[in-house]
Amino acid sequence: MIRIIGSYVSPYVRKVLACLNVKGLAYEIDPITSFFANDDFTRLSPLRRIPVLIDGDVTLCDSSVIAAYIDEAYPGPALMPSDPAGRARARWLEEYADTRLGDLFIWGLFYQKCVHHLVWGEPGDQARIEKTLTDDLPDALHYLETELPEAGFLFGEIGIADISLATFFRNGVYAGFEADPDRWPKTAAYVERVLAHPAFAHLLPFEDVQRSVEIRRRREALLEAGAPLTAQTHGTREPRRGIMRL
Ligand SMILES: N[C@@H](CCC(=O)N[C@@H](CS)C(=O)NCC(=O)O)C(=O)O
Repeated sequence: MIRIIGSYVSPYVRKVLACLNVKGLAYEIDPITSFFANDDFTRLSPLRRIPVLIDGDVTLCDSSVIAAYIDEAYPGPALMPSDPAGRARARWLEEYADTRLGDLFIWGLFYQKCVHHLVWGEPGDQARIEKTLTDDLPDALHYLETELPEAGFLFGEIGIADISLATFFRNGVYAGFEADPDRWPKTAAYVERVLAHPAFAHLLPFEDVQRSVEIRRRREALLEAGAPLTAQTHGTREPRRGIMRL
């Protein structure tokens, strides 16, 4: 059984779970955030980041590495296009999403508005939020508007590029941001389409529990909602700072 370590509300975890769902693969999940993870988690994830995948003897970090492994190791619908140019473009859009959209949606908005004060009891960086909303996110959305299709997905069926891009917009909503359909009509419609796909829609009830139930009751509430939780957790009660940025 494949095991995933990482919270349902992390965009990078959601990306991996959507890939597993597209492939029709069963998994178990330990839905923790990296700030509340124990020492053994550091052994599995040297950068102390989520997601982590464990599949028998294989332990992997980084959503892109994990998604590529899932695609190559298992049958089912391909996550990557088949031609070299399409594959290269899909990889670029995945990288753009992970790096740039990650920086804007997660570190510029979601972390500042939703996570920072919950974990550390300190206010988020208001100037950073404003710059993200006024300058940086509009620039990114102008770019996406030139890249995204009017209808359907980027390369036929839903794939890694669609999944990698759309996942960040759900955290955008959690932080109070949605792409304005008057300014970015293609992007707004595309994101709605991708997030409505069953691979994402199936995860929403678990995200709702993860966001609304206090940490002490969360595992129990997720089990009640039908989440396929692992028997063991790498979670702890005391938060600790990340080793990369925080
Ligand atoms: N490039 C990584 C990024 C993963 C990442 O930044 N995850 C966040 C959660 S959304 C995390 O664990 N942050 C903790 C930290 O950076 O200390 C991936 O694609 O998996």
